[in-house]
Amino acid sequence: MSGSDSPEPNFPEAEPDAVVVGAGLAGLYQLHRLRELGLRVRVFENGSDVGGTWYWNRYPGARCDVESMSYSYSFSPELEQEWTWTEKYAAQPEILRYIQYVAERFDLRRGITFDTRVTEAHYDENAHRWLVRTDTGESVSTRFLIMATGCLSASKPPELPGIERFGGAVHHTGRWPHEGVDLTGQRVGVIGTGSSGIQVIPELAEQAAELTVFQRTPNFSMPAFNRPLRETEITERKANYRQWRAAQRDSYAGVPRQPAERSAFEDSPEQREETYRQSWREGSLFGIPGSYADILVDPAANETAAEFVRARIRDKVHDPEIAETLSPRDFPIGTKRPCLDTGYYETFNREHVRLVDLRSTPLTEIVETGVRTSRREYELDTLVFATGFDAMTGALEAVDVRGRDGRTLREYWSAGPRTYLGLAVSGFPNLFTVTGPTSPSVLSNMIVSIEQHVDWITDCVSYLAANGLTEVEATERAEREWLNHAAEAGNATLYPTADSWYTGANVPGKPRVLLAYVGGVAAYRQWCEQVADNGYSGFSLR
Ligand code: N01
Repeated sequence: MSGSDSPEPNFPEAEPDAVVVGAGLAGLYQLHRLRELGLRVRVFENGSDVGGTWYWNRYPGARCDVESMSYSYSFSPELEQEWTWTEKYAAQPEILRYIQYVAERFDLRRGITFDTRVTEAHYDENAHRWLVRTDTGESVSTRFLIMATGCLSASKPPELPGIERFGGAVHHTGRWPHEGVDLTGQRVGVIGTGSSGIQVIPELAEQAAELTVFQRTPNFSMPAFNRPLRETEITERKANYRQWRAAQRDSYAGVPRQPAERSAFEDSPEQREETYRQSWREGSLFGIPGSYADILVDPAANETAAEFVRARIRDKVHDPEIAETLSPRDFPIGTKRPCLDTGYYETFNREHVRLVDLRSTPLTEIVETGVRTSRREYELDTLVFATGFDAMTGALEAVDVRGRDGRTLREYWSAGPRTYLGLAVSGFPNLFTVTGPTSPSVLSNMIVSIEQHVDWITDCVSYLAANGLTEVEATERAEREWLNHAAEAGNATLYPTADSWYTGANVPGKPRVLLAYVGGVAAYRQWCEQVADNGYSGFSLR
């Protein structure tokens, strides 16, 4: 490992100490931290600029579902004071501007090679280094390989017959054209009603002459009650940011919130209704599912919350049949990522918006002029796919990663991802995964989890250097024990019962495994800290 005052030369380094894949929120912070250690770092980014998720997801209505003053880096108190968010929930352009500001502020672009996809990473056991190759033909040898590839970055194509025949325009929300799309006067079809669909649909309805929403599974959505931030709340948060950040780290989901302790059945139906009403008014992802302690573990308790939300859908949607079609009935609330919306259900009261229930009239094929279901054909000028992602593992497995004995990550994960703490993989020395599978990641405020992982990885790299070591590798045993613990924790909840991207069920053929750790960020952080304090227990250090 080399240390110097000027950590990165101005020419591309072929033998850096670390390669970071991805320049989103995770990759940027990782670059910053490793530079502080004096390491020479190369970052490869497929996009033309920083931002990751927020670089690609530019569809109209794209907005974060965690409040802006919580969904921001905590590592720099100066940054916290300099940056002022304008809305309760920031929209994509504002978040992207923030990330660009961070890249400028900490001089990060200099370390990043843009428009470059990492295609392979093979471990050389003799040299104890990773050989990394890119789609631009570059080869780089590095000691540490850090995958900051994002949890929701590999778009999932809809597996629909005839898709290539469609004669109109096709857009995926996760790859929305940078120049925008003018849909004025068009007949637009949307497939997908997850968070992306629920955000984009009201916006498309504003532009399109006719909007047809093809829904396979309805989702639970809560109103965001988004609004401009008040001067006083900004001032107050800025004055207390340090305490707020500590509370974030000490919380279950990276958002400070008093955990519910009561069962839903300790309250009378009237009290419950009032509790749910209060939670609803919060305009937060965590409100309704967090109303009682047993909502995510007891189906009967869950049903009381689910029915409250269905009743709100009936309040909003004028046509009772459409309201029923929009009402989820086949999974517990909270076990698929709930959505936050602005005017989603109300959109279905508009004359030019039509809902097609693919459960009762399945989509049979895409034809040149539009979409055909078992009942009829819908003529369309533009098709929008809001069909989601090959979450958690898709971006990692997209790279040909080979560890010891040439074993590929894809083979090793063929029955589901195997990791220790979601941070490291046995047989793949010096490889780290930021917010990898079986860490809290997507069940938490992502930035809180990103910072925790990056700090942990940085400390580990620093520990190796301080102790004259070159290799760190999770043991198979520690990995197995961690996975058993994560599965046990997951099985005590209702999460595994839902067909969702949390369980890999949205991608045909993907092993069904709960991909995130349900133990919460505070407990998980303690676990990771203990591992480090014990000299990296569960890891072999050489
Ligand atoms: O993806 P999804 P997303 N035929 O997988 C449907 C984060 N996020 O991009 O449920 C027909 O949730 C699919 O139907 P079904 C957030 O964590 C956050 O919306 O499989 N339909 C489903 O309706 C979120 O959870 C924000 O039956 C098909 C939809 O497509 C995650 O990203 C904003 C189909 C996919 O929903 C993913 O959200 C956006 C097919 N062949 C995203 N294939 C915020 O911060 C798929 N579908 C607010």
